[in-house]
Amino acid sequence: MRLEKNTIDQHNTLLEQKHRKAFAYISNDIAQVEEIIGKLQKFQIAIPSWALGTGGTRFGRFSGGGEPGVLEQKIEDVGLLHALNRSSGAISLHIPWDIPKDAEKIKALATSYDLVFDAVNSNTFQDHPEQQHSYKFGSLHHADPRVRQQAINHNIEVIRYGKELGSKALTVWLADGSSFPGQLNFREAFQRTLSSLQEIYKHLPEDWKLLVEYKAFEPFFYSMTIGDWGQSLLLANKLGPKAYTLVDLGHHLPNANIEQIVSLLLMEQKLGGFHFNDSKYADDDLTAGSIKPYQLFLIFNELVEGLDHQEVDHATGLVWMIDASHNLKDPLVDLLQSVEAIKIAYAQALLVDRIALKQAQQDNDVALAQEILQAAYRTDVRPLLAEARLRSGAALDPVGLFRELKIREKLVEERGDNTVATGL
Ligand code: PSV
Ligand code: MN
Repeated sequence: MRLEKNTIDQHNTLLEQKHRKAFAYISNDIAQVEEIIGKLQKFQIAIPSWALGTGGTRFGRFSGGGEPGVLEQKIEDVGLLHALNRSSGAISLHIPWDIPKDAEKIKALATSYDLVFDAVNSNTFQDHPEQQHSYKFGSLHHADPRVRQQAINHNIEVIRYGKELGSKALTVWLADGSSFPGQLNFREAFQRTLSSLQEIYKHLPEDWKLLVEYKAFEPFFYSMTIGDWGQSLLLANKLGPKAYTLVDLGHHLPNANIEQIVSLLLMEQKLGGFHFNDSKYADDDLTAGSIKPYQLFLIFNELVEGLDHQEVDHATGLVWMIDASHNLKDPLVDLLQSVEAIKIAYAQALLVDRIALKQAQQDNDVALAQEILQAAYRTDVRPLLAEARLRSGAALDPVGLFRELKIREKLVEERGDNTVATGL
């Protein structure tokens, strides 16, 4: 299913008058409104190929129907999202959940929806039918060199797929760890991981990034071999200039100050990218901004400050991606909501009066610093986002239009009730 331009135009015509009023009201107060809209139009957030179906918990999975059963349908779904918001112009593949068998055809299909391929992701956290050795006790950190070699070869293969599609980054997330004290020698496990990653790094094209993702716990509960940003940064520094740390918002211990982590990684020029989601307790993979929107704003506040300090382009400097799981809501609606929440936080961060904040910090004026941040956070920037969408040819109300057009119902009609998407 493809959304035609005139369907979107018709929808926008009906809402335009109301939007114009809201936009005029907010733009009066913002001197740099045109600059902000330009930045919002440029800012794209990649959609993971594994989050287009219904997610599950360890207790069950309740499919909503019409899930994309094959990669072509997943691309079609991201195409729908991008037509609705013009902010999701990239797709990130997880191998072997989504193998592009005919790369040229897949690329052409993506191009027809105006999509590019973001980071490719390897998977050595599950056993795959054709593989010889099990990852039960880890992959790149494994005590057995044959398992390590198998995992290294898999990553090299993923790079090959990515090259065919035009990706520019490999994301490595390892489920390597231990659940009981004594199970692992921490130092040796780390060193084995490093030397495995060094092998993979040798195969990384010159203009690629290697993104090292960390996670505090799960699936292991005593230690994770890449458990926090310190361990990831250590690896990235030892690997070389093409290696970076990737921050997944759900991968920290409760109450971690993620915005401070972001600030320091940026300072070290080692922040490579993001996996957005939200959580209440652990790696809950909920819609971005649904539980802790202020935290999301504070993270973007550091991102904007740090990227501007280094004169790095916001849209292209880092790899921006959603990594969530949708087990209650329609996955496409959920993804639209996440993209909107991310861009709201970004727009609010662009509104922060940086000069005044610097002065307040210099003067130790704590109350004023808080006022400045919260003035930006409490601004309703939704008309700015809507204006950016309007100018880019997207819908003024993407979720509203999705419902109005009964897109899910049509996908169920086309694909059936019980298709199952690969992924989480
Ligand atoms: C692991 O929890 C993770 O965040 C990694 O990014 C994986 O690639 C993804 O989720 C899918 O399992
Ligand atoms: Mn992730």
